[in-house]
Amino acid sequence: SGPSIAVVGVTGAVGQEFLSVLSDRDFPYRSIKMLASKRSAGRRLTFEGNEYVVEELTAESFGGVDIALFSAGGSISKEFGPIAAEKGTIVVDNSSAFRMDEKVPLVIPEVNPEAMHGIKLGTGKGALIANPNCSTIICLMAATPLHRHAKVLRMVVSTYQAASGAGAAAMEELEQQTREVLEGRPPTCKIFKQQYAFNIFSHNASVLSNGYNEEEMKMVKETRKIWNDKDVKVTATCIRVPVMRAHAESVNLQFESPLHEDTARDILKNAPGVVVIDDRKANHFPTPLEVSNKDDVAVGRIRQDLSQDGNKGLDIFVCGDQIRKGAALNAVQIAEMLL
Ligand code: 11C
Repeated sequence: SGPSIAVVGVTGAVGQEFLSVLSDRDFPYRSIKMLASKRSAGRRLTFEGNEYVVEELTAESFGGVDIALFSAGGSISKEFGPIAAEKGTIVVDNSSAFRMDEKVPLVIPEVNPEAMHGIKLGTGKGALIANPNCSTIICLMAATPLHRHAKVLRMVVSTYQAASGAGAAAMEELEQQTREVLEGRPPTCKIFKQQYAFNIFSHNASVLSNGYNEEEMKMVKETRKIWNDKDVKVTATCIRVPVMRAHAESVNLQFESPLHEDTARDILKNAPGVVVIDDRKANHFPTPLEVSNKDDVAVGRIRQDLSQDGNKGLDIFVCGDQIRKGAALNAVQIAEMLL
């Protein structure tokens, strides 16, 4: 019993994680289709004890499919998302294709579940729902509970983003380059134009005419949409670091009302999907390794921003698994809300 589902881009890093998360959370389904590009079609994979053959994604793939989880890149989503929705499928799309489309809800279940209002299974009506960018999800998981309490007026974010955000091939590149550099060989650069191992660089997304890159502007625009607050000021600097699969972010918040760090710590301790790691004595705070393969986003370094008067500023440091809460888990949680 349960809906019939399809996973689009099943051979990718997020596609594979969709399967793990569905299994971990005992997501009910009556059938599951594994879809990917022609290149991967025919591959066999085992899921929950059953063997599946990966099918080529075509316009005919969605007949009778209730929910499709998409993570195959923006152009595939643009082409096949509307076709699926037209056929009555509810599409949860991990790409940036529809995020800023006014008609498409952009959802973090712990933050703005109300945005999905009116989308229901079993009505025969398809829909598109967008999964936010991973850096936005991870940031807002921590910032939203504080925003609800004291209203964020301005947010300054600096990210330290993992290889996984650029896909499985980038993760392989990091591993291969690390080996090559340690062995004194020149690093092979395929995904990134510059050496990645033992280096950091500005995020690989295109740089726009305002000097921000696309990843940074996603944080600005998506936050406004998710918080339904066109006035919130957000600025971001996004950096790629040689970490495998979890993003870290330094977040500086300016509030309308005072918010004491002790209150903030209590709020975060009680926030769903958030864990506080904030041990000043032991100098133990969130790390990408500690949150890897975990569902919760970790928050620490919770401290009053000395540069702001009247307890109206806070600094926090956030880490979250990019493939899980930053992508697959968030999408599956959206699908769960449909059940
Ligand atoms: C990264 N967030 O970590 C990016 C890539 O809009 O879904 C994912 C781009 C997106 O590199």
